[in-house]
Amino acid sequence: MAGAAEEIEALKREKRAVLLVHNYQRPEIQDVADYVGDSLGLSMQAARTDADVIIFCGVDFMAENAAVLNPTKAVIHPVPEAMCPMAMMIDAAGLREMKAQHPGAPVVAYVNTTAEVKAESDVCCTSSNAVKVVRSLPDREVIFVPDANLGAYVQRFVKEKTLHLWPGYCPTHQRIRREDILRLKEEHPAALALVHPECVPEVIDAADRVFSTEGMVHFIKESEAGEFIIGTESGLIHRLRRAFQDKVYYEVPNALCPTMKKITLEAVLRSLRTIEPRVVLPPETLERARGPIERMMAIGRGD
Ligand code: CIZ
Ligand code: SF4
Repeated sequence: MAGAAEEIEALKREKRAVLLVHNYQRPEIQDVADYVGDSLGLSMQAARTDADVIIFCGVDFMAENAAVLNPTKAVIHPVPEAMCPMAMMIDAAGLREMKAQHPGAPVVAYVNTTAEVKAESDVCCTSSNAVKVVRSLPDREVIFVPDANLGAYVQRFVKEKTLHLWPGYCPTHQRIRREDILRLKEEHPAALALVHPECVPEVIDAADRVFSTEGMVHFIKESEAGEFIIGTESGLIHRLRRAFQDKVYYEVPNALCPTMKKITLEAVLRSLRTIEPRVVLPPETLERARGPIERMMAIGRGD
């Protein structure tokens, strides 16, 4: 799309819009972003922006977070069908049933949940701070939803508590295979294998380090190593190549999230022209989801 980047810049100025873009988005969208990051960083940007309009390029729950945190702004999600399949594995009724089975246990909701599920929770977490959030609770029993892989990873560090896990997962990270990590390590013996905690436990065991996407960016920035196997959604590699050009990155097979890729540059352009489609949440859900998200942000990063 020739000239699209220029038109996007002009429209951003005209509409007083900010373009917030997740690490897993298409390269051409990352290239026109005002900020590229993970859901925690994007939430922080959304909460403090003084733009009138937030164009949110990520999946539905991330755009909802922005609407919850800054309800006076127009939050635009260019492709509303970009709905995270993991977030759709649990609904408010299901969570209420689980709460009834474990009375008194607080609920930690991974940020990859709908606002309706967050509204039924005590505190949210991201992959960056899941261990820190669970540790911050005084309770011995904790309900952790919806990612069972992330929950099992947290449980390794928080042995003094019992985590009750919802059987959800990320289809993209679930596809990352231990044998591919081991093969890449064999082919590139100098490379460090970094994987995401949404991966299955066998993949976690095969990795050198486990990080959220921002954790990976930070680690690579500080690391003396020059080669890395990137065990997360492949969009992150574009960000890494732009940020640290002198390092080498190896992609794991099948690590593409089709939902994240539903947002195209064309859709972003359309949204900037029309300031649609807007994220609209029932006022009660908006209010009830705010507390758990703000508690997570107060705890801050953990990796
Ligand atoms: O929290 C996020 O943005 C996700 C989905 C991944 C990560 O680890 O950053
Ligand atoms: Fe959802 Fe996984 Fe895609 Fe993230 S990578 S949006 S968790 S399906």
